[in-house]
Amino acid sequence: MASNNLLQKNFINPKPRINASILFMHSKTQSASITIYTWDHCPYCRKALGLLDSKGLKYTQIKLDGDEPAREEMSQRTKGNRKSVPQIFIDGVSMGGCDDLHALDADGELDKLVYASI
Ligand SMILES: N[C@@H](CCC(=O)N[C@@H](CS)C(=O)NCC(=O)O)C(=O)O
Repeated sequence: MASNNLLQKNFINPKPRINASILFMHSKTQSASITIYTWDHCPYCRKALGLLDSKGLKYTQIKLDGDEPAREEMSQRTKGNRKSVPQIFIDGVSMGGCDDLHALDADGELDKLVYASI
């Protein structure tokens, strides 16, 4: 009898502490690295950074201001040797500029590229 009471007291909890909805929660985690080349006073750069920030994405920002050799290096990594900023790379692959990034996001493709579902 005493052991039954012990069981009831300690192991049978009528109010589960874990809410069942937590089990169905969908979490997203960033699985890709993002690099963005920028100039300081560039509205397209701000807009692209704003999109990344609004999605809570982490990125490496390379500020090119006045650094022409670094800009040339960026250009050689792009498709078509683009020199405009921003230029965005996901896992090292050239994604284009600000407009391209927003188009990717609008299509849902950005999420597919940067998030892994867990
Ligand atoms: N459509 C481009 C526009 C980018 C753009 O025009 N950036 C300006 C700076 S705000 C630039 O790089 N201008 C110099 C150049 O095109 O060589 C994008 O969405 O990224």
